[in-house]
This record gives sequence, C-alpha cells and structure tokens, in this order.
Amino acid sequence: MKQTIHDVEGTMEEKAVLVSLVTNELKRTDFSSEYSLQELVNLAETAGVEVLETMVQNKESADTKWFIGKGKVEELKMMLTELGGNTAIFDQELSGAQVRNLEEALDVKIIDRTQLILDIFAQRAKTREGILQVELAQLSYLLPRLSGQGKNLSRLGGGIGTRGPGESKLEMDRRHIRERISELKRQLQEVVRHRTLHRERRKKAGIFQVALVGYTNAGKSTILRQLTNADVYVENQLFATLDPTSRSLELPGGKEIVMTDTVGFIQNLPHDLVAAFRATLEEVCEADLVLHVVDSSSPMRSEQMKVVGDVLQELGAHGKEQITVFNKIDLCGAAELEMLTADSDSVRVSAYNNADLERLTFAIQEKLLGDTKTFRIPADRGDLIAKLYRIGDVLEQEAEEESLLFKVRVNADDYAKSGYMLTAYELDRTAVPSQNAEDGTGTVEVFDR
Ligand SMILES: Nc1nc2c(ncn2[C@@H]2O[C@H](COP(=O)(O)OP(=O)(O)OP(=O)(O)O)[C@@H](O)[C@H]2O)c(=O)[nH]1
Ligand SMILES: [Mg+2]
Repeated sequence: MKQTIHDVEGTMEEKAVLVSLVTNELKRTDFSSEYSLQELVNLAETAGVEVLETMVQNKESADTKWFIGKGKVEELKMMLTELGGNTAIFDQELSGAQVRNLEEALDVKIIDRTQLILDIFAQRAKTREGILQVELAQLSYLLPRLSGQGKNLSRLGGGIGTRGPGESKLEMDRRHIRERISELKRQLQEVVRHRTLHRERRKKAGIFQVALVGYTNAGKSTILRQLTNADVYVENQLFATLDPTSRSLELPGGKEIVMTDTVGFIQNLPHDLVAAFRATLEEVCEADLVLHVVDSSSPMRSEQMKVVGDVLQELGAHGKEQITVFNKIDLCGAAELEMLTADSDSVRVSAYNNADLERLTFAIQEKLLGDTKTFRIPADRGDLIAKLYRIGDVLEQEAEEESLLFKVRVNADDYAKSGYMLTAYELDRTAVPSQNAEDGTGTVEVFDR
C-alpha cells in the first residue's frame, strides 16, 4: 500500500514533477537517462510521493546557478502551477546554491536524487544501527549545503520523510551539526565493535559467513527467506531491506554457515551513505564468500552488475570469493538466458524454485570447502600438527592407529608461506603446486625437526 508522507510543516502530500538534466558528461555513463529517470520515479513512489510528470532537458553542461537552463526553469514553473505540484525532484545531485535559487524561483520544495534516497533510508531505518547511520549520512549531506538562512535550511533538512533529521535538529547550526556528527561516529564505532565481536565468535566456532549483495530489488531477501525460512521483508520496491539480517543455514554436507542479507545498491549511491553504512557493510568485507544476486530479467542487468562491482571496490571487498547468482530466471526469455555467463563462479536460479536453491547451496559448499585437503600425520609429530593449524581451518580430525587424519580448508597464501612442507603428508596430492613438487622443499623440511 502506498504510504502517505507528510512534510515537516504539516499534512501536505508531496506532488512532484521529476526533472532530469542530460549533459554530455552524463551521456557517457552506463545508464541511459530514461532508465535513470524511471528509477527516479520508482524511488519517488517508494518515498510516498505522487509523481505528476517527468521532464528532461538536454544541455551541454549543468548551469551553475539554476542547474537546468533559465528557460527550462520557467517551463517547470508553469508545469507545476498547472498540475498543482508542490515539489520538484531532480535526478542529479544539486549544490546548496542551486537548491536555494530554484526554491526562490519556483516556490516549491526542491529535492535531489541523493536526498530522496536518504529520505527512503530514513523511513526504512528500524534498528539503532540503521537510524544512527542514516542520521550521519543526512547530516554529512546537509553540512556543506547550509546557507545559514532559516527557511532554506529547514527545507533542506526537511526532505520528504517525516523521519528526516527532525524539526528540532533543523535549528542546529554548523557547530552543533559537527558535534552531532562526531557523536554519531563515536556511537557507530561501538556498533562496529559489537559486530566484530559477534563475527569473531562465529569465526572461532568455525562457522562460515556468506553475504548477499546486489542491486536493490534483485531478490536477496527472497533468497535468504527461501533458504532459511527467515522472517524477512520481501517487497517489490526499492530498498526494502536496510538493516542486515543474519540467519544460519546447513549446507548439504552438514556444515553450518551464517548468511547475511543487507542493503541493496543503486547507481549513484550517495557517497555519504556508503561512508555512513560502513558498520553494516563491513559484514560484506568480512564474509568468507559473497553472493552477488542479479536480477537477470532487468534490461539494465549488466549496468547494475557493474554498479555492484564498483561499490564492492569502494568497500574494499572486490577481491572476495564470489558467486554470481543470476536470479529471476523464470522471468527471462531464451535469448536473455543465453546471455548469462555460465561458469563455475555463477549459478542461475529462480528464488522460488527449490531445485535451483539446492544447486545454489551445493555451489556455496563447493566454494567454501572446495580447497579442502586431507593430511595423514604421524601421531608424534606435534610440530606438523601445529603447522596444519597455521595453513587454514581444521574442519575434522580422526585418530588412526599411529597417525591422525586431518581435513583442512587450506588458505592458499598461508600454505605458500609454510613452504609446503606438509605436502608430503597430503593424501590426495593432485593439487600440490608444481614448482614445489619439483624442488622438493617439502621433503627436506619434513625431516628437519
Ligand atoms: N519472478 C521472480 N520474482 C522474484 C524472484 N526473486 C525475487 N523476486 C521478487 O522480486 C522482488 C524483490 O525481492 P526482494 O527479495 O525484496 O529483493 P531485495 O534484493 O532484497 O531488494 P532490496 O531489499 O530492496 O534491496 C519481490 O517482489 C520478490 O518476490 C524470482 O526468482 N523470480
Ligand atoms: Mg531486501
């Protein structure tokens, strides 16, 4: 059901004209301006705004004063009057001065894409962590845009949602905002500390962590729900999920993992938001495996995948083990299906098909436990056993008469650092690095106590 959103001053519902400026520079980006504008319509509707009309201007570059050309401002004014609009939403980020000038000229509320996304986040935030992060993002966005003029400030801060920084905070001056930002950062450090402790506990217990990432609306929460019966919010809307949810799940071989669903990404995700959501997004950086969920049926599939790749890069999580989960294949035609890459790092699924989900869990298992080696170590070689623990995670051990069998998930880097001296004790030696087998360092070291 559509939410009714009131602005900070009263009970007026937002009726908006959406405006996009297409400049030469923007033409070079991956997303077409039409798609971007359609996405802006979805974002506005998600925020509870009634979209009256959309408007596009093609222009060499943005106007520093008005953003769009002065003539277009006049046209927009007429359109707003005619349709009874009280808000103009721009598909790009505006400067504080542009917002003020447009407000003066049009006498309606001016919102840009960044602020709209921040508003949706503010409406969605439920947990303490989410609320802190959104407030931090909003204030970081607001600070450089303050003009010191009461009316404009209140409009800037007000946004669309009732849960913007809040009316009382609109009175805050720069100094107070800076202080509040420091305070929020301090509180978020606490959150990070708690999360780290949680993760470390899981790590100690040998539980793998798997993070679901992807463009908003790709089906991340659906996959988590279908796999774990988790009571998570699934909705055909942008940014349905804001706060991370973790659920444990047993892989086909019996190994327990924890899967975390988190906030979706979107093109031009506000930088302040990514920075503020570090605590939440750290789950992705710390995961043993990242599942990149893709809406395969989207015409913008590859562009969306690129956005996700870029955000992962920004977070420093791009080098993680990854499986691309091409979701929603039930909505794809044969031609679309053919275009999806098929390799060992990707799985095609429909989140509502159990057989597909089972294949997904096997793929996860393969990725997590794939590089598992078994070693037979003489029972009296405590030194070698100690080394085993240094090259990876010992998953299982079994006593034989005079030796011990260890199943280890080997970390390639640590194994290399150890000089491969354990290779002589490996049961299946097919994966032994060749340069080492040749120079024989393994055998030399083994007898060197
Ligand atoms: N047909 C079809 N619909 C799907 C599939 N997976 C998810 N959906 C639908 O896609 C919509 C979005 O799903 P969510 O799971 O909320 O997506 P999300 O990635 O968590 O989205 P955000 O939390 O907004 O980032 C919902 O309406 C789901 O029912 C699928 O495999 N096939
Ligand atoms: Mg979700």
